[in-house]
Amino acid sequence: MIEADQLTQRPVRREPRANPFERGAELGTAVGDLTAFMMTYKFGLDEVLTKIGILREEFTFTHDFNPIEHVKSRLKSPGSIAEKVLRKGYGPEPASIREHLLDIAGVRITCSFISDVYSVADMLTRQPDVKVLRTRDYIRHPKPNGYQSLHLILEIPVFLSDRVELVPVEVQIRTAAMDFWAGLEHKIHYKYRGDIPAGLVEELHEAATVAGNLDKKMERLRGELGQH
Ligand code: 0O2
Repeated sequence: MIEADQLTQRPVRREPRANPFERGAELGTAVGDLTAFMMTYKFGLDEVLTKIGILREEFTFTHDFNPIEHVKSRLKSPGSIAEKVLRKGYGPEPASIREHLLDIAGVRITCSFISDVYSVADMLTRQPDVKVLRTRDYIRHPKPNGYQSLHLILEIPVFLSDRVELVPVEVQIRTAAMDFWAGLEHKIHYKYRGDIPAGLVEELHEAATVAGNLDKKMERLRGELGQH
């Protein structure tokens, strides 16, 4: 379409606008692809949550204590997936995201005691349909900032109508004290956009040591109860 420029009265060439129905169809396809992509992660998450729920209930019925205090889960948002893909320099195509981002589905389990963290990890990883893709033990080897948690990447089969998908799910297991610390550190990290003042880094490290000592003391005191 050619129109006259209002100031110069010279003809202006404009590209024809995309047909709104075509743009709608393209958007519909993109949304459909994203939904299908996220769906299997949601099902993987559901499978792991069912396993954790069963363990939790079993303990409620048959024991006088429960190693699982709290369970939280989340699917990474498309925005966070894009941010991590860019930050890590991975290809943006779905196959690359599937291969490299193993924490799209994530569960966080909070326990009262360190020994419970390892018991819960054992109960999950010895199930025959669970494959352990990766273990990062930040409790035995805390991060330099003091972060402690046990991270497992579990691969779970999801039975769909026409195929079986093997879905990675990240399971973070830690004590309440480690979780308290990580929650605050995350907020501080976010506030300072990763550039935390040196004094605060030191204080956070000290707080992590205090939390670690509390965990050790609680574990010793628990020995008095003979709950293992
Ligand atoms: P969000 O919002 O929690 O999902 P990878 O590419 O997976 O090998 P990554 O992501 O560094 O590399 O793996 P790692 O070390 O196992 O950590 C993954 C997750 O652990 C993070 O997810 C955090 O949830 C948590 N985490 C790791 N280090 C720290 C830390 O120092 N402080 C706190 N508060 N949490 C930590 P995301 O993707 O960063 O974010």
